[in-house]
Amino acid sequence: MNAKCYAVSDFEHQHQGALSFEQYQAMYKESVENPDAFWAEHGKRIDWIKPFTKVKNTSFNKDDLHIKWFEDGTLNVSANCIDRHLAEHADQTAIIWEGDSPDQQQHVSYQQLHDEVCKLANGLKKLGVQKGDRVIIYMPMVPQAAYAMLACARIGAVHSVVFAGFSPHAIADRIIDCQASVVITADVNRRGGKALPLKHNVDEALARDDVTTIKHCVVFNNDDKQLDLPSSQVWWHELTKDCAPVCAPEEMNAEDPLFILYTSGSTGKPKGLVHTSGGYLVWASMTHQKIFNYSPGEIYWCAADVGWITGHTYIVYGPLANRATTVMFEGVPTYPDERRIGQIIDKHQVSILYTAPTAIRALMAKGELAAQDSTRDSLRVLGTVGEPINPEAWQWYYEKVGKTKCQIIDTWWQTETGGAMITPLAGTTPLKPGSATLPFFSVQPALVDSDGKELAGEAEGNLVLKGSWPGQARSIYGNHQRFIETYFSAYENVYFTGDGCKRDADGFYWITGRVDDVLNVSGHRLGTAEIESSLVAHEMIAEAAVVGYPHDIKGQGIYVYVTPIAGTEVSEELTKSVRDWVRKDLSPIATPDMIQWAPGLPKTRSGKIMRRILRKVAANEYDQLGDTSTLADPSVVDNLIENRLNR
Ligand code: 6R9
Repeated sequence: MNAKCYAVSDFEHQHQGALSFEQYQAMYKESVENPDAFWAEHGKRIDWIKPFTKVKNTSFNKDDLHIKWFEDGTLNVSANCIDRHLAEHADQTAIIWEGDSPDQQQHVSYQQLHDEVCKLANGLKKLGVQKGDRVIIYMPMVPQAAYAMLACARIGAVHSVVFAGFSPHAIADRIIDCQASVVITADVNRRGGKALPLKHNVDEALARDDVTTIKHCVVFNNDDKQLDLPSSQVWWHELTKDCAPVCAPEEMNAEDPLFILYTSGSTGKPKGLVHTSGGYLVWASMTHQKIFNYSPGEIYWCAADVGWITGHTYIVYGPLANRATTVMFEGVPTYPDERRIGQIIDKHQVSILYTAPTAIRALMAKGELAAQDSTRDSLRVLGTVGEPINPEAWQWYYEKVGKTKCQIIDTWWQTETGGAMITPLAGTTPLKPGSATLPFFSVQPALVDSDGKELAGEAEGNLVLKGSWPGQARSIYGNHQRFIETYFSAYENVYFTGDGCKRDADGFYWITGRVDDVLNVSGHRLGTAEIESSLVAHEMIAEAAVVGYPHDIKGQGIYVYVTPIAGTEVSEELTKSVRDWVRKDLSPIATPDMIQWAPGLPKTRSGKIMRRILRKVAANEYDQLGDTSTLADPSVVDNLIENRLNR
């Protein structure tokens, strides 16, 4: 932890208007000691229809949990992201869309964004969508994905974006869980030079007997050709053809839900986290502006997918609320080849790039190629999110991508937190490679041991957060009890993040990764329980256990132990069928990297699988198994070691 520390002055790019470190410290102190006054002031950064008079009303006590911010204020999120910029900046580009193919691009002005959003909002109204109704958005990375989100926000419908890589099964589960009445999708998804069918996943989900709530399916035509649609579905362009490009924004209460986003937990099915309107937007816009020291008009590119929280907060809501020009990229970083990211930066003169360590490592693995054929001189700030960034990847990002001129902004946060929480501020915070540095305003990190005792000073423990912040999720849709149990019951009066963390002598935070049964594969969250339940649904599998192991590019790889049904002959075809099964059942992201057949799993005498042992074998650290005295059958472990795959 005695890493090199970079002062702000070590970077060539200075940041006009950035806070000094002393100003940050003073503001941080104020935000913690006097949150009401602090957020009364900063809550004004967005436009309210009826201004709030109450600011903070929160308690993390599990018997009296409540989280309300700006609770008597009203607003409309889409009006904040669009209408308020029109008077003076209607012609400014809101979205630069870069297609999968390098010769496709589109500039969408704030006026055009307004018109498209209003037309779709009117179209949705025509379909009977009302305030509070749930709408599933299953879209490629095209501007229409953002239009769909903002159209829902405009009329007060609650969107739930489902990542376009997810399976029919995952779509169906989400529709059922939130009882959605409309799905918005597209015919195809373009990635890496291929047009992949997308809508057929929705068709498969809708064909299921238990999917009963969907009344309409709107299809965006993203292909050169047009399929025949069944009569139960409508083309986006047909639906909006006669719709007016004006639609009065619905007046929403600050605490009305804006969206539901599903994410994996350590147990059970994915949880639908509910984010509300006022606090979320204040947090999205304030973090986006302060962290990147953003000024309107700068070209900003967050290379995430709108299907993840990063895409919600830092492609759509935060940037648009701040009158940014936000880049949306349809394709993949390696198509046509590894030079693409640099080429996009030069082509659009991107000042701020925000991406994930897994993407950085993938480029790094290609050596110099990624840096060829582009100057990247427009870059001012480089951001990272999604998983811990190893110091080697940090250095490579800093030296090769940013040519040692740009600060690396490592932002730690979660779907649940709504926006960045532990993060440097560009032009303000000194940096140490691999550390997310210091907390944002009102974020109060603490480290606790497994008994919940708070650890002082330099320490390592479980990361919890004391006190609320405006952007935090308010509930799990349809299961508030699970929300309380998951986040507020492990330790008293604090929010439990599920992450482990170290604090160094300077008070800097270093996230060490999940301490629960959640994997982080290429920055995507996956619950081991979800993968296990998919595996045991395979007809030849009796039992399964899933663990993560260190993977050079993905951060963590998926290692699967499976016990076949008695009498099953294990073969390469069977292994392949298991791999394909999970891929299709859940998502390509969840595809197992290694599948080890095991006649038995290591269990305690009470029948609990000892994952600690499975993790060690998967990491090829089988000589460090620790205490195995509670194993019911020690011979099981010898077999596991003998047949281990990661050598
Ligand atoms: C935004 C997002 C959340 C989990 C989180 C942690 C990991 C995210 C990180 C990081 C270390 C960072 N994580 N950012 N770990 N350094 N800068 O990724 O949300 O998909 O919900 O994942 O990702 O483990 O708990 P989400």
